Amino acid sequence: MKVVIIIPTYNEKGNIERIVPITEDVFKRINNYEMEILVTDDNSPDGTAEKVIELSKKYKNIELSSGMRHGLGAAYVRGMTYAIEKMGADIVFEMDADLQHDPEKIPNFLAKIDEGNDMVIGTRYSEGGSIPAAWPIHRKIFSIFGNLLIRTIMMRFWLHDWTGGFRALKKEVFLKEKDELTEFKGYTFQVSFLHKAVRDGFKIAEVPFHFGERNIGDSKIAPMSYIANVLKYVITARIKELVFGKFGKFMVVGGFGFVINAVVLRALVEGFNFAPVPANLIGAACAIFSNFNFNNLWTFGERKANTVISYFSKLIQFYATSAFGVIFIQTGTIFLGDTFIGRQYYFIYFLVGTGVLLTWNFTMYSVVIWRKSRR
Ligand SMILES: Nc1nc2c(ncn2[C@@H]2O[C@H](COP(=O)(O)OP(=O)(O)OP(=O)(O)O)[C@@H](O)[C@H]2O)c(=O)[nH]1
Ligand SMILES: [Mg+2]
Repeated sequence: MKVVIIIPTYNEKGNIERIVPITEDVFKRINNYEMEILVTDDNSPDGTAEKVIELSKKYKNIELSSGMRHGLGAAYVRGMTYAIEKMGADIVFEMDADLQHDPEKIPNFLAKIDEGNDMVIGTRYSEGGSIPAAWPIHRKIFSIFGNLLIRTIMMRFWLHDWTGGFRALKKEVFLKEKDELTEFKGYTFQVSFLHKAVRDGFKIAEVPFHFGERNIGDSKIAPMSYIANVLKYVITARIKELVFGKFGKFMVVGGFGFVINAVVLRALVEGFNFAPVPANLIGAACAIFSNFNFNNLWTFGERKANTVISYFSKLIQFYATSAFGVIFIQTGTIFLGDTFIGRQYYFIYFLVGTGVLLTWNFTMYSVVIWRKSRR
């Protein structure tokens, strides 16, 4: 199996001549993988590329990919494509040139890959990891709270470091996400790549590491546009997931069920003099039938019932799990209001009860009926 460590560079001549020998030393201790280095340089005016060519005379496992400067994401997409297509990489690494990512950690990443993970994320924010103590306070705050904010918006708390660029991944992960990554040219690449990998169910592990300080060369990061772009990405990505994802579909189906429930309830109470409690039970039974079929075909379509038996067994489960909520939460609220406040407000009790019911239902459906089968 071949591993290619991709090092993106822009004006890193001083750093590349330091990091290559250190990385090569680490390679000597790895014997179950064939280890190579690829430097993706964007025609750095300081002569980084010439330095790489010089190094490649001493070390035979180094290649250079030169291109126009289109930002870090573009450099990685080009580098990963080159590593996989031209060098035959099975696994690629992302690693900064400025020694902020300690090459000594490479074996820890590979150990996680050996355990069966598809992608391994270096993390500065969990136990065993850190950011430089000497950083000015505002940079520390941005770094820590920025990541915390991203984790919160993404609602995936088990991943601690979304913005870091010390990673290892199997080629399958890159090949799957490649087409969606080309639009993220700058540092947003890191967040969007991780997000898409999680979304698609790749197995992801973390390796804590101490993020060192840059000693040579200039930082390429433009903090303000970086923060704005990352925030824009995470917020729009989450909204899309919510609106077009399961939750959005669930709301549409539930909304339709709600209308059915409300219409039947009102018709029976106003038109046929039913008491609100039995009228709601009938209305809810009709809504449940509609909800089940739409959820089965659409919201949870990829996990839908395929046979008559599984259809009926899911339908019964659905009625059983819904029954609790409908009888005790929704109709229970109507019953209490009807008994202790007065019948004239029955529709308000219905609205309140339905609100609480909704929360209960989504949890039950996704945890019990259409739960993901384990792979
Ligand atoms: N090829 C290429 N490499 C880039 C580009 N921008 C940044 N890099 C490289 O990406 C790595 C990370 O960039 P840094 O400037 O160190 O970003 P940072 O670590 O967040 O910031 P510092 O802590 O200030 O170093 C370095 O190896 C850079 O040379 C780019 O546009 N093209
Ligand atoms: Mg750096």
